[in-house]
This record gives sequence, structure tokens and C-alpha cells, in this order.
Amino acid sequence: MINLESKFIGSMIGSAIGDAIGELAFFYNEKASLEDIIKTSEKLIYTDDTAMSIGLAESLIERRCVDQEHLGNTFSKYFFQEPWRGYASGPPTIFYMVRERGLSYVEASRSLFGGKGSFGNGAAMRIAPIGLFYYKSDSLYEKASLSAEVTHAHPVGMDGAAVQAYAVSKAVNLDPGKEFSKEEFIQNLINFSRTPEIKEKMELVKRLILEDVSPEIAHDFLGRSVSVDESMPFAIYSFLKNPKSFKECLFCSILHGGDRDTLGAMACAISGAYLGADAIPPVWRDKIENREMIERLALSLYKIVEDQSNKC
Ligand code: AR6
Ligand code: MG
Repeated sequence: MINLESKFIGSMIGSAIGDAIGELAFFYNEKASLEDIIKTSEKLIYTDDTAMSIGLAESLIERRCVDQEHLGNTFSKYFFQEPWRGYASGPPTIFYMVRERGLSYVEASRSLFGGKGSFGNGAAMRIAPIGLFYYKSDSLYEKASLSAEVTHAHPVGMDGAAVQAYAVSKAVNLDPGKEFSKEEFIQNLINFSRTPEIKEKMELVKRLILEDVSPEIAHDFLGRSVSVDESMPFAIYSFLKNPKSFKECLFCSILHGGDRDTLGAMACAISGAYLGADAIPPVWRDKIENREMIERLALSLYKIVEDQSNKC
């Protein structure tokens, strides 16, 4: 079994790399041209997915718990510092509402989209730190939904994020030196989910994997929008289709259309948590911006978990 530090780092840095390379794939959508541009790029630049994941990790480390107000403030701080990272409309709307109208983050989040809250994939794309921090905790679902609710209050937005966090935690617990049952992995996610929308999509992922359906067709079935029930399932599919290779998992997740940066961030958070940091091509790791900071955050999360000094 590889060490847990490597799994924590692999998940956090892997997700950042998946995000950055996924974003490039919007412009270079063939494997060869994408590999060329990665080679010639000096730096890999991540998007809002990783900016928010960094915020989530920092808040967990500082508060040792999911503290919604602190978490919202941390997200907001990074948004106002770097608003160009590619945020969709929801989170910034919340940050302005809190700043200008004095609402709490959860009140603002619940008011979006006609009072239904967001079911975008923005809570799932950033959730690796929760999957790591609570990787052996019974309260993972509750913590994941609390972290999601700050910006994504729709039940499907929270459920999709919780299932993505659970996939990361399962991947941490698995030994990459041994075979695992894909059917059992996906069945665990089905049992963990709490909305019919996500459960149904996870059932579909199970069929697509067991019947060895190609990525093109799988993506047609699962959907290509930014809603979490149409993107997170394809990230799970991409991991299960390529469990032994970080690189192939990434290419599968981002080269078939859809919300490429976020698909890369989600699929690679799981792959990195399973395979560990050494499975990531070293040149990619060297090129990702803020590598040291992200890896330091992953190690701090690990230390808190191992010392059992998390407050809840
Ligand atoms: N009703 C209708 N449409 C909705 C609803 C709803 N309840 N919820 C979400 N949408 P948002 P995110 C649609 O704005 O999830 C970035 O590029 C709506 O069209 O909460 O943080 C990231 O990198 C809305 O604009 O943002 C991700 O790729 C959209 O879903 C992506 O955007 C996104 O929801 C995630 O953004
Ligand atoms: Mg993004």
C-alpha cells in the first residue's frame, strides 16, 4: 500500500492538473495537439475549480471543521483577488449579496435560481479536501453537504458534491497494488447518494462500465452540461474506465466534450487519491502553478487527520 501522504497530495495536485489541462482542452481538443501545448507551456494555469479547492482546504485547516461562514469568507476573498479564474454566475452573485446586503452565505445561496439553489457542479469540482479530511469519517455526507451549501443549496447540487467526496474517500481507502471491484465501488456510491437524480445517473454509470461502453457513447448517455448530475457521473466513469493510469483517466474525462476543466478536476481528484502523487507525470506536476502551496495544504490536511486533531 502506498503511503497516505502521497494519496492526499495526489488527489489535490492531481485535481489542479486535471482542471488546468481540462481548460486547455477547450482550445486543443485532440490528444496530440493537447500534449504538444502542454509540452510547450511554461506553466499550467488552473481555474476557479482549484481556486475554490484551495479555499476549502485552507478553511478546513484553519477551523478544523466545516465552518460555513469562514468557508464563504475564504471563497469570497479569493474571488475578489482573482475574479478572472472562470467562475460561473452563481458563486460571485452570492459573494456580492453577502457583501452588499449583509445576508449569510447560506441565505444568499438558497435564494439563487428562483429560490431553488444551484445544482451546478461547482460544489463537487472543489470537494477533494473534504473527501480527504473525512476519508474515514461517518459524517462525510453531512460535512460534504455543509461545504456545498455555501454556494450550492439545491439538493442535487449538494448530493452530487457528497457523492464526489465519497468517491475520493473510497479511492484513498483502496490499495492500488490490488484489484478492486468496479461494481462494488459504484454500488457504494449509489447507496451513498440521497436524491433520485444522482442515484439514477450512478445506476447508469454502473451499466456503462459493466457493459464496457465507449467514452463517446457514455458521455452521450450521461449528458454534457455543467449541472452536477450531468458531469460528475462522467468523471466517475472516466476513473473506473482507467483506474491504473492517471494520464488516461485525465484524457478520457476531458477529450469527449462537456465541462472539460471540471471533469478533469473531478476525475483526477479520484485518480490521484487512488494511485498517489507518483502516478502523475512529473513534468505536469512541475508545471502546475502554486504547486508547493497546494502540496503543502494536502500535507497539512493529512497531518490533522493523522493526529486526530480535527474538531469535528
Ligand atoms: N436552475 C436552473 N439552472 C441552474 C440551476 C437551477 N436551480 N442551478 C444551476 N443552474 P452556478 P457553478 C445552471 O452558476 O456550479 C465554471 O466554469 C445555470 O445555468 O451555480 O459554480 C466552473 O469551472 C448556472 O449558470 O456555477 C464549472 O465548470 C450553471 O448551472 C462551472 O462553471 C452553473 O451553476 C460550475 O459553475
Ligand atoms: Mg473552472
